[in-house]
Amino acid sequence: MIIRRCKGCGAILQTEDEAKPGFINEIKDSSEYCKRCFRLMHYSELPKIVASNKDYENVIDDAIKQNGLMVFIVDIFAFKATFNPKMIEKLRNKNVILVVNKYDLFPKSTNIDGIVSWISKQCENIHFKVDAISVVSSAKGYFIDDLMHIIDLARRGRDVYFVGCANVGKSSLINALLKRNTSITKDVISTSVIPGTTLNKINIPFFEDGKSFIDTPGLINEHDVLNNLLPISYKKIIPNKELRPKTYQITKGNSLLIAGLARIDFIECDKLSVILYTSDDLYIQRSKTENVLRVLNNELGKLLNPPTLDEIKNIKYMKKSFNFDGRCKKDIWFSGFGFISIIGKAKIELSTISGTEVFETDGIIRKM
Ligand SMILES: Nc1nc2c(ncn2[C@@H]2O[C@H](COP(=O)(O)OP(=O)(O)OP(=O)(O)O)[C@@H](O)[C@H]2O)c(=O)[nH]1
Ligand SMILES: [Mg+2]
Repeated sequence: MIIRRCKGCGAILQTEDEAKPGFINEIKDSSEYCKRCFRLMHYSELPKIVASNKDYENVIDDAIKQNGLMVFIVDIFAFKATFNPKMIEKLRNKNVILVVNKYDLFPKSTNIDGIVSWISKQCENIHFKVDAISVVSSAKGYFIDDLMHIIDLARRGRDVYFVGCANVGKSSLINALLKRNTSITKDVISTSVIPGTTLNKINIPFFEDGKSFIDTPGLINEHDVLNNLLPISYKKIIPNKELRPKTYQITKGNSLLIAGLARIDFIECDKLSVILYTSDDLYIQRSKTENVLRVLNNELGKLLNPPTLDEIKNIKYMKKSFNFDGRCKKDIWFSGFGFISIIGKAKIELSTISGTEVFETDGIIRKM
């Protein structure tokens, strides 16, 4: 029997079990996509999660073992989460091109050289050697030709593997490269906001020497806020257009609420500039800290949503503190829903949904 794979997600096509990857009602010679990918492409129906992180990790490990050029993709909006230590350990001592995707989300005035040097510093800090760093937007096609040029130079007769965490845009990037370099005009591989869209390796013969682009499933970030929420909230949290920085002048005793996802209390500070980089669909409330509980009691799950009233039932919050000495701009990243930049001396207490990783870094955004 010939094994056929879905062109959209890489799963083996099967007619037995609708709950398992690759299901299709009937396999014909013309069958290309499983039912899940067909519905995603034609009805924009969000795909159900049908495989586990362990399944994905096995495929990634197998891909990394091959003698290929590794294109390691991270998401600029979720940099700290997708520059994932587990992925990095797997990729050490390999030929790696680090691609920072979703550049279109950052304000147009952002200095791209500043981003590249900030990212090289993050690599240096953990002694992670990469052959090149490329900042792109798969959605808008920005710098895709430059990346193709880098791949051509670095490939040396090998296949090219696209690896990284779920949702960083691996499949979107391959679609973008195909559209720029072949007569293909539509997406070939399925993409969606749901982490875990690609289920298995997808081999796309591309180069004249017979070598391929190979898409892989992404490692699911277990510390992402999305894991605690339902798909209905994803579209509100993940931005799909250029971020408009929102600036607040803050003094001691002020608080900021990022929908119901995070509460940030400024315990000690002089006058402070705080810039939020989050999706425009998230409601931001600034208030005096003494009033926050009342606001939360009235509005959590309503105006301050996500989480929705349904999601709140299964959510707990955790606290974290930060002390900034004011000597340089600092960012606090929330895994999955953005970051805030702080310029000035401050003592901050924040609470966010349990299980969401929160990181501190030097400021990523500099102006031209
Ligand atoms: N704004 C923006 N969104 C992007 C870009 N590239 C991908 N996306 C979006 O990010 C989401 C995930 O994209 P995918 O290509 O499915 O990501 P993936 O890494 O293949 O995900 P898995 O298959 O789940 O591992 C989709 O909603 C895409 O539309 C980009 O350059 N800019
Ligand atoms: Mg994918």
